[in-house]
Amino acid sequence: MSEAVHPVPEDFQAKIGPDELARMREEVEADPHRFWLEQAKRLDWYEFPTQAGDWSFDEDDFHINWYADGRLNLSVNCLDRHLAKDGERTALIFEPDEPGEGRRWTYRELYEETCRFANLLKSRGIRRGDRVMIYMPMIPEAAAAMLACARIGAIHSVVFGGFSPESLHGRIVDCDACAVITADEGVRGGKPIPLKRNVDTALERRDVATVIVVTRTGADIPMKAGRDISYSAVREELATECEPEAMGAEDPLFILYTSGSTGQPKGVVHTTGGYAVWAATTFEWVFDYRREDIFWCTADIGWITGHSYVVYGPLACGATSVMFDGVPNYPDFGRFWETVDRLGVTIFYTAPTAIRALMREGDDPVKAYSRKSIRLLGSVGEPINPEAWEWYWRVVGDGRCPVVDTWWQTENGGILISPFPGATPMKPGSATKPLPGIRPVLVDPEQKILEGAASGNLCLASAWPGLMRTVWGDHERFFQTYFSTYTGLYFTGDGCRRDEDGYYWITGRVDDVINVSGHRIGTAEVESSLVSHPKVAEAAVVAYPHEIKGQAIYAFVTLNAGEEGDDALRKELNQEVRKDIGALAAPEKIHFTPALPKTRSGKIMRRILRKIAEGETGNLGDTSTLADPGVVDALVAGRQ
Ligand code: 6R9
Repeated sequence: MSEAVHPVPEDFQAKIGPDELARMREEVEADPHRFWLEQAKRLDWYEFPTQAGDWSFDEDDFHINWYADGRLNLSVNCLDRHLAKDGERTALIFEPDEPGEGRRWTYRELYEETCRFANLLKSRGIRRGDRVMIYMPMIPEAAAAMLACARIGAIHSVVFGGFSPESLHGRIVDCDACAVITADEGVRGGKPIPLKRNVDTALERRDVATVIVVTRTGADIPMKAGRDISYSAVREELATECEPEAMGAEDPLFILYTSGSTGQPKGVVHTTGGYAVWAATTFEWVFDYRREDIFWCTADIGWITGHSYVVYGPLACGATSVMFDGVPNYPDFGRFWETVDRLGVTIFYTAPTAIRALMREGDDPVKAYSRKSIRLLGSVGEPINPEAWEWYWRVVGDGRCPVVDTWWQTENGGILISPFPGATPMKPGSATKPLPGIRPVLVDPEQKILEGAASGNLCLASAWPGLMRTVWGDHERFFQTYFSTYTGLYFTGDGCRRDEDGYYWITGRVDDVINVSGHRIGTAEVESSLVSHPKVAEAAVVAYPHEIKGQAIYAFVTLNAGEEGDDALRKELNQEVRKDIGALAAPEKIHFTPALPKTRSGKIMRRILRKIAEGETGNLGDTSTLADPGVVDALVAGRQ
């Protein structure tokens, strides 16, 4: 075996060591029902469930339920139950864009702020089951807004602040939202982000009854009478107690939109009980959580990682969680480590794209800080290349902190494949092994399940509490997207290799999803944006490897007859995508071509486009099925 193996450090074995992990695996095999009910005891329930999982992935009996007869409220689990003993303990440390200007909220303060928000929502007639959009910076009020929805049973849908007004509009329409919670502006890397202005634009064609605006920068913004409410103007009058709703475990908690291979983003629905159990359980398992920890997950709450490991997982466990509203290179490339030292961060969880960007700046900005408080490092969002893993481990962690490479998806609610820092020897670049109760299988295109060391498409053979329950408004699409490709299995969309030690190596998406800096982007969305430009006839978008972003977007565009492709048009097309989706989806490269390579039946041969984008032009494979093989030469010549 060629890869390096990093052994498990002694001092991590106290909580879940190799023996304990083996015992857990045996337990879940022998009696899953008991094992999963046992995990549910981490939470406080009004009525403890008698049922754990009740599910079938088969088409004629398709259903997924967890803890169905249990009743609970997640805000109570994240707040109320900690008050008696830990009311004065820090729940959130807000670390804004400008270092050192942060503030801390105790569990009591977060509780009171949540109740205020909840009362404000109620006073606007918002009730259990209503949809509320959250379009906010990473400020503690954003966590309070999420928890307030959970408290009254409203379903929140957080939209990342980097998405355009058009994207926000699409999501508001899709889930028929009645309110938006936002801030006047955000600030990132020293630059303002016009959140409220974006909301106004998004609401031009489809309004909502209520917009709540939290003051972040104090910018002068227009307010629409009767609709817009300044939170700071009404805050003092709002009561700091609010009776929580007793929710059924299967009541929806939130909708989070994510890109897939076809069409517009899907509203991934997570329900209350199973999601909460999974977020809390995986937080404790994977991060070896201890009471004295200061936990920093750098993800934005606009992504699932922020939901599960900035807000719900840590708070359900009574932890202290850092909310970071900045970027890794502002004011300089030492920002993460300066902040780690200042706040005493013990667990640090970030994305490979950030690690690679910092690695490129060399060791000095890291070594300028002690980082001695850190004891555990984590990675999430995309495959981490072994070089970046080794750098993270050796330079950031001084070779003394385990690195947990955690594989999972928006749809999964929480981590599925990851080392236990006290029990799993690490191989750089491998997410290692499934958590107890998770059953990954590798499948070939003929539906054959592969045994032993093999490469194939990654599926999951059984359900776990945090699995999504439906696509909002389209249950059929839920089944079709995830359960129809391989009979009886959940298909992840990822390719994967399993080595002779049973370690999993995720190789990336095998569908038409591009992972740019850990953000999922559907090729279909970018293509539909490009073709909406009047000069564009056709577009095909593929990924190519990018040193920092992991993958970047390469767009092949054919223009209408008589149109000329030049840099000015490239700029316009870029603007179009920024307007329709957001800056994160803007193509890195735009390649104007007279034609796209198609089969005789008219299918675009993306395989060839990928090779050209990757620069593998000497090895295009079989091009004999092309309707016009001459197209390829023109494409190769025009490579960007
Ligand atoms: C949590 C999150 C999911 C996709 C997933 C995969 C990629 C995430 C990874 C990883 C390799 C890891 N991915 N973590 N690939 N190793 N540790 O990122 O959710 O935004 O839905 O993305 O990200 O391709 O399918 P999401």
